[in-house]
Amino acid sequence: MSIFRYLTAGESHGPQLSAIIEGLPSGTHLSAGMLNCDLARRQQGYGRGDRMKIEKDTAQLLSGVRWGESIGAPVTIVVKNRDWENWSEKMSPLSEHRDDSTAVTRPRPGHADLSGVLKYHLNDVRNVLERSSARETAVRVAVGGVAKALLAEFGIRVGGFVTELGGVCAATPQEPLEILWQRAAASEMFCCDLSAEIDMKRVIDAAQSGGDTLGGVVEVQVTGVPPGLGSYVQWDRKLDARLAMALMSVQAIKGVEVGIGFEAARRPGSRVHDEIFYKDGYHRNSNNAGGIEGGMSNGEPIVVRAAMKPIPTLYSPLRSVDMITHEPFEATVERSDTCAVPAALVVAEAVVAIEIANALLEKFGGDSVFEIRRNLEGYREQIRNA
Ligand code: EPS
Repeated sequence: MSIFRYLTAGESHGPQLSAIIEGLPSGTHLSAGMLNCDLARRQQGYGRGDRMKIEKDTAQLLSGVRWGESIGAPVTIVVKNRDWENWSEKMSPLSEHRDDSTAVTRPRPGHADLSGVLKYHLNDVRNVLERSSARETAVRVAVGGVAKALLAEFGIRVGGFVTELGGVCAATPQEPLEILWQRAAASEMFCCDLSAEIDMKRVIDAAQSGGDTLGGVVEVQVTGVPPGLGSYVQWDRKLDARLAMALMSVQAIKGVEVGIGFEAARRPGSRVHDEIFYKDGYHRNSNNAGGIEGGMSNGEPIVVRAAMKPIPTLYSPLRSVDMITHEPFEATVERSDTCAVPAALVVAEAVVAIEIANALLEKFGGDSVFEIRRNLEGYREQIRNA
């Protein structure tokens, strides 16, 4: 069972997004400012729509933190929607504001719209799209920021970059991850390859003028992870399985790879498996496994990739059917982005951080940073001479 658990609530155009985190140990240094830098990163990236001009996402920490440190109690986080003031009647919880004439009835192919109204017996697609919107990822990024803060207490860092966008592939230079993270942070596409970045912007411009949208691939890495997080003994304890679930839970993600992923299926074993060496401890000269063998971390950096499909709202809409008349119509056009792949990187980092935090707490106990540090140091000592 998860130790670091969270739930989110809130609609895209409701008053706010909220999250409650259970299981954050005491003694984690935490401030809203630490969460706000990732919230600002999530709003960036070439190809975003007008909503990002309205919002300036910031987190409020409303419980579980005192004088800059967690106290072991549930943490409540709120991210306000600035756009709420434009929607307060349309999204009002009060019955006297009901106006069925504004109902959205032409579901967008690729979105949750059609299956959502069927499943929940609704007659307005808005009741689905408000919650299924990727706006929810704003508060998930804040939860991920809390997980990152916890991991930082133990020297574990999470970062990443965009590796592909709209069919443009970026090269990954052979440099330390920390350098690549810095390079990606300075790029408008969160990409380490400047010439690919130029091409990415070009394909976004072309998609935008054609009323189309683009997806891509993001890669997340985690450094400083001790070996032995997760387990091989049971299916739901495998670290790679849990990371895959976390990544697949992010809106618009359609595929996940660990290490070289699908490429491993094309190579012989001699060119896949990372040979084992020993010099003052075990180490590898390659990391095709992406830091996970047998469902457990192996001490190498964790490397995972997620593929994001193009956003389903197209300004040149696809064919759909009106849900009242069943006549063919073009899908509803909601304000949207041409491309949100850089934002998806920040969300992917967040959900990966949450899973690694969870696995860390399972292995090393969970009540205080002090206790976890003691357990982790003891374990590192124990395996040093193994
Ligand atoms: C998003 C907010 C949304 C969209 C986007 C992500 O704002 P609005 O719907 O008001 O334009 O820009 O959501 C989607 C593309 C989607 O399909 O759900 C955000 O905050 O990231």
